[in-house]
Amino acid sequence: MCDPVFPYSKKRISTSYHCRRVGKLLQTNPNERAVIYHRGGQGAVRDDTDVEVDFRQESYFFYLSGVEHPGFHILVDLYNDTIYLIPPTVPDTEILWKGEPDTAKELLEIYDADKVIAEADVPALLQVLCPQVVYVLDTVDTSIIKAAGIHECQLDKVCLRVAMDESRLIKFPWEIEHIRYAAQISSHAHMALMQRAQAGQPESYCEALFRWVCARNGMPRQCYIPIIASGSRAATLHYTRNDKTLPEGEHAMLLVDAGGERFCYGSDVTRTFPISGRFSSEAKTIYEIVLKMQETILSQLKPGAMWAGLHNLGVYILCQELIRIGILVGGTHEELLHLGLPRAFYFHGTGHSVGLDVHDVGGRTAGVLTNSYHERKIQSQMLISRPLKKNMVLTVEPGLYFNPTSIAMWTQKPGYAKYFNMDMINKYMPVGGVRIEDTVVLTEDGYDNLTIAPKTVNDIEALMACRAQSYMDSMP
Ligand SMILES: [Mn+2]
Repeated sequence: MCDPVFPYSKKRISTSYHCRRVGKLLQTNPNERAVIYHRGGQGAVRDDTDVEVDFRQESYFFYLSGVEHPGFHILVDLYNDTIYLIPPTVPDTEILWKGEPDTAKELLEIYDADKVIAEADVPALLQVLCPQVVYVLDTVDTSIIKAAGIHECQLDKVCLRVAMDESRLIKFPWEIEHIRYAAQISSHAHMALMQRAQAGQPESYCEALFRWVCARNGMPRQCYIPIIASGSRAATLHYTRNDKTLPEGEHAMLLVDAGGERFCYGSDVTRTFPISGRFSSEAKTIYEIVLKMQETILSQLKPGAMWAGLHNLGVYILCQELIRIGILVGGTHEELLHLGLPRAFYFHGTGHSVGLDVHDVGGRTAGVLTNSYHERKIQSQMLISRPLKKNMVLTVEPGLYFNPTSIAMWTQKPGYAKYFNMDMINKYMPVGGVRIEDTVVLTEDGYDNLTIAPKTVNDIEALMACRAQSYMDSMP
């Protein structure tokens, strides 16, 4: 089957294709006057002040509209195939503070909508469209359409989320290109840290440098709070305080899990490297186990593969390796695997969908594709529970952690202590933890790695050997 050809668009993002695909997935009766209504995020202020909080668009709204600013609405007339963008009503007093809003003409040049109408004209529009059903998210504020005469019984609050999740799971070419850009610039930011991180620096310095590399390349916003976990903190999965100092020590590692965001499209990349620039023997052993897990999973990654199977493959290798280096003892590989013991050192999933959110929607077993209009049902499962498909964007992120809380939980279980060799665990404990995470896109017969930061021991050490002295290092 040929790939669909999408005409070149001058719009920043061809969101009309997103609207149409969602409309198609809703499987509306062609004779039914159906519309989608959605409202974007609204600006907020800090508690009890007039200080604005940084605004980030709600992802479903961005998917339909491409608008990054607060206060907008969208109405997609599925019956007549027309997209209406509705900007917020801006009082003159606000213009004094915030400047002139974009005109309707300007909005149509930037965004992929057919018409722009004022909030005040929504009642008149809805009278003309006279929709029999209005698809909305169950969480959306519908006050403006209710004030315009839409009754609760006309609202369908179930199907839109299912259709949007399904649509967002498989990326359009322009979505992949934005994610590719985000992942590549993020890779450069990771490389900048490899070249500049040093013992004695605050973790916050590394965070600032990561954000700076992203921002100077058009990504002022991060997809999530960067995780800058040095030393023992590398064993904490979502350590985001970033308020300690990079430690000295031959085994000390820095785990950086961070990705910039471009037009709300994110990336998710983790690199772990020795703060000294050279892997200790223990650090190298742990690192190469994680790399072997990742490379093996990647070698099997293609359309048709089941995500759970790939995760189990990673755990299988981990179990083998933990036995090899003497950490797990007292049983055969099968027995130790069956007891779930590798989970003491690897307590998260192997990956997730990435898109407008770092842990993106989709990957749920949605009913839209398989069930008839009247039999739709939602079965939410965060992990992808069906064969992988081309143009899904995923992370592959195995890890191995020496987390004292996790190890204590497992060794304190009655009868379990005998499987753990504490001498060997203590030997590797100073390594903290290792995670290697790439953002990849599924292709026809494999995958395309959107992440370009080095990850072999040799490549990381080679890059770190030419530590850069930039003008930033002399800045206050
Ligand atoms: Mn991730």
